[in-house]
Parts: sequence; C-alpha cells; structure tokens
Amino acid sequence: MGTHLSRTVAEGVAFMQIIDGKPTDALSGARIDVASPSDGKVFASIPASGEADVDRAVRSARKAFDEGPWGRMPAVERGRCLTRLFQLVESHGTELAALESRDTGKPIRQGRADITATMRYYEFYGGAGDKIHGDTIPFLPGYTALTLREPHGVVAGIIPWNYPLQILARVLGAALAMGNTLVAKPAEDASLSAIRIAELCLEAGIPEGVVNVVTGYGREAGAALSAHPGVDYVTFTGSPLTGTAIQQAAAINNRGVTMELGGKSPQIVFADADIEAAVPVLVNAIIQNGGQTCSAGSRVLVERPVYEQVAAALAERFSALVAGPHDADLDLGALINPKQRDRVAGMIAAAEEAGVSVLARGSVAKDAPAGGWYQAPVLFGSVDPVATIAQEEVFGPVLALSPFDGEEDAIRIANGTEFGLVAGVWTKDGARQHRVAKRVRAGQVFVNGYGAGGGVELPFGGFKKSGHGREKGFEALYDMSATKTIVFNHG
Ligand code: TXE
Repeated sequence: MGTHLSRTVAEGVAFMQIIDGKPTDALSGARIDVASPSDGKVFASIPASGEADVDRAVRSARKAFDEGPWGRMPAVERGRCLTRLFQLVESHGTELAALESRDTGKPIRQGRADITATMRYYEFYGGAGDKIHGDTIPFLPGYTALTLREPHGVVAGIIPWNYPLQILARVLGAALAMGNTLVAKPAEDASLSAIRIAELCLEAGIPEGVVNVVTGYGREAGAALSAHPGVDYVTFTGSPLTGTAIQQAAAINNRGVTMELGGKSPQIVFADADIEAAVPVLVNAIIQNGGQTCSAGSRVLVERPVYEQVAAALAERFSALVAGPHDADLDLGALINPKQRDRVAGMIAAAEEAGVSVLARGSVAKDAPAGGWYQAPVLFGSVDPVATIAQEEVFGPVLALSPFDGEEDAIRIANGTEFGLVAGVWTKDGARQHRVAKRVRAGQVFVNGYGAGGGVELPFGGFKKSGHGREKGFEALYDMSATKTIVFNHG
C-alpha cells in the first residue's frame, strides 16, 4: 500500500506531502503517527507541517496560477486532465479503497463505495468546466455588456476525516474545472489518500503546483492556510466551531468562503408511508460510515399512529448491528480516533443519565481488536425533541426517535434545531410531499428515499448553522469562480 514517492521506514510508511509537485517533508522534520482505528496500531506517519510549509505550498499554487500554463489552458484541456484523474482513480481503486479503509476504520465495502463516488466527481467535473459560461446583458444604446466566469486564483481546501477521498474530490474537481489552483489540507487523522491523489494528479498531466497537499494539525497547518494572504478562497467541511475560526481567519484578508458544517438531519415518517421500504433506509442513513456523515439522518420523527410499529422494526435491526474491523466488513467500523469515540460514548451516557430510554443496542464483534475505537450503535426512543441528544450532532451511530402529531408538528420539530443540512420525507400523499419538502429548512430534501449527501450532480450545503455556499453539481462551479463584467462602448 506504500507509494513510490514515500520512504519505507522501520515503524511503517513515512508518507510525504506534495508541494510544487514534489514529495516534501515538513521543514521542521516533525511527523504525526498514523494509527488504524481498527486496532489502534501505528502503521505510517505524515509530515506535521507548520506556517513555513504552508507558505511554500501557497507560493507554489500562486505561481502555478499566475505564471503557469494552467490559467491559460482552455477549459476543455483542464477537463481532460480531470478525466485522466478519473481513469487513474479507477485503475488504482483497489489500492485506494484499502488505504482509505485502513486509515479511517471504515468497512472495506464503504471504502469501495467512496471510490465509486470519487470517480464520479472527477468524471463529472472533467466534463463540466467547458459548459459553464457568462451572459450578454442588454445595456445602454451603444454599449455591449457581457460577463465571464473567472477563477478566484488559489483555493484552500480544508478537508475532514470522515470521507477524505470524496470530499477532496468535490473540492479539487470543482476548483480545477474553473481554472483555480489548490492547496488542500487533509485532516491529521486521514491524510494518506489525499497524498496519493496529489501523486495521481501529476500522472494525469496536471502541472506541478496546481494541486498541493499539505499535511499537519488543524491548529497549525490549517490555521496558517486559512489566514494566508496568498489564498483567494477557502472551502471547509467540518465542525461549526472550527468553521467559525476559519471564517475569522479568512476575514482578515476579506476572502470568500464555502462552509459545510454538519447537521442534525430529520427523517419524517408519516402514517401513510411505505414503512417496509423506509426502515432499511432509515437505519442505513445513520449507520453508514459509523454515523460519521455530515448528512446522517440522526433524527427519525414518526407520526404517532405508526410510531410503535416503526420503533419495533428499527429496534429489531439495531439489535442485530455489529461493529468490527475494516477488513471484516461488518455493518460499521471503528470511529476515527479515541477522542471521537469518547465523545460519542459520553453523549450516549449523558442521554441515559438524563432518562432518555434506550430501545435497542447493537454490539461490537467479539474478536474485534481490543485496541480499536469501537462504539456499538444505540437507538433512543420517545426522545423529547429539545433533548440534547436530539439537538446536537453526535457524529456516531446514535439515532433519536421521536413521535409527532400531524404535519404542523412534524415541520416544527424538523426545523427545531440549529442545523439545516438534509431532510427525508416519507409519505404517499403527493400534495404533502411538496408542502413538507418546501417548508423544511434543509439544503437537500429527499422524498421517499434518503441520499446521504446525494449524488455528485446534486447541489449540497446547509441553512443556518449547517453553513453556507454550495458544493457538488454545477452550483459548486459558481462558488469556485467570480463574475467579471466587461462593457464595450462602441457608440
Ligand atoms: O473537526 P474539525 P474534529 C464534526 C463532528 C465531529 C466534530 C469534531 O460533529 O464530532 O466536528 O471533529 C482542520 N484552522 N465534524 O475536531 O476541527 C482539521 O485539521 C483551520 C463534521 O475532527 O472541524 C481537519 O482538517 N483548520 C464534519 C478539519 O479542520 C482547522 C466532518 C476538520 O476538523 C482548525 C468532521 C483551525 N483552527 C467533523 N482546527 C462534517 N461536516 O462532515 C481544525 N482544523
């Protein structure tokens, strides 16, 4: 699983970050140990970069934008580079899925699904950049006015650890399709696949300096990147608290930002819903990736006449769920690190202490390594919608089930958190499907299904504390560019 650009050392593979197209260590030589969540054992290390390393990467991206061929390359040529990257991800899919699941603890099946989505991003954005264009605007007599979509310049992408390959792909794909250059800072817990992608970018013919990957801690490398005056636009996926810090840092230079900050997404099940179809989807929406998904359907609201029926069906499935090592490919893997596992376990314990009833618990596989960071899934029932467990993002396999009485009540509860990322609506009533979908404050609403973030074509992002700006689809290309107006006076 090593890479040709990395050094193999006694304790594992010493990965190098990619700056200016070259494998590069941190100037200080400092390193971060990389452990697998499945057994807690260190198997690799990455550079622990600081301000000076970030500065090198931003300068490289700046030079590639200002002086390199990238900015002058026709959109169709840039698209071909991304299409070659799509092909390289496909041909390295097995290796990348194995690396991703070892690094994050996700079951190998999820690692493979992440490869499929990652390929789709590069395929989609490979074909999208030459299909976006400006307008001509009727203006004063004697004038012609038109608009162009121009790249921002250097984009900083601060990436979380839950879907490292996918989230890098949506940032990299959209940024490069519009002609930007990129400095990506993956999470210190899951940087390996980003390093591999930066290497594959070079193989795909993307010029040196266009994609830089700097590894390191958030408070060091991440903070330095978001405050760097050489960065023109910042995009971030992660926690609301870190999002605030990044926005404040970017504000020093008055730079634009896209913020995707998680959610407490509700799934609303009306009494007329196809419950048999809904139940497996409700379970998957919170169990996928161990619940470490920004769009996790972490609240299920059920109309009272069918509440007991849905609760019983969910409890039966939850009791059978098993967490285990990534290569065992069970229902869910380990959580990303001990801190997250303790945080999730602490939120479960606090809810139990507050008297919230546990309807069912899954289990951890008996032969799961003792050093792994496992958390058995928990289903809470009859949850008061204002309880902490129904209000705060857990980011673990924890579902809060609450009853409701009628449409108004459902909408009130669904909208009654600080978040607004995704929602699910389950009903056969066509008029109600439209009414509820329109009134729920969420960036994406799924009717009789749940896309867990949806396809790469679908604009994605939040209302309220879930953030602002949109990723995925064509919308992301607008965030990754700015309108320039040109006016000709030929009067
Ligand atoms: O996230 P952080 P953490 C939520 C989820 C989780 C919680 C905490 O609820 O339990 O956040 O996770 C970088 N300047 N989500 O602490 O801090 C960091 O290095 C610049 C939701 O791991 O948001 C990493 O690359 N960068 C979520 C990235 O920010 C900084 C995904 C995310 O880390 C920084 C992940 C700083 N000051 C967590 N501090 C989602 N929306 O999908 C950290 N970073």
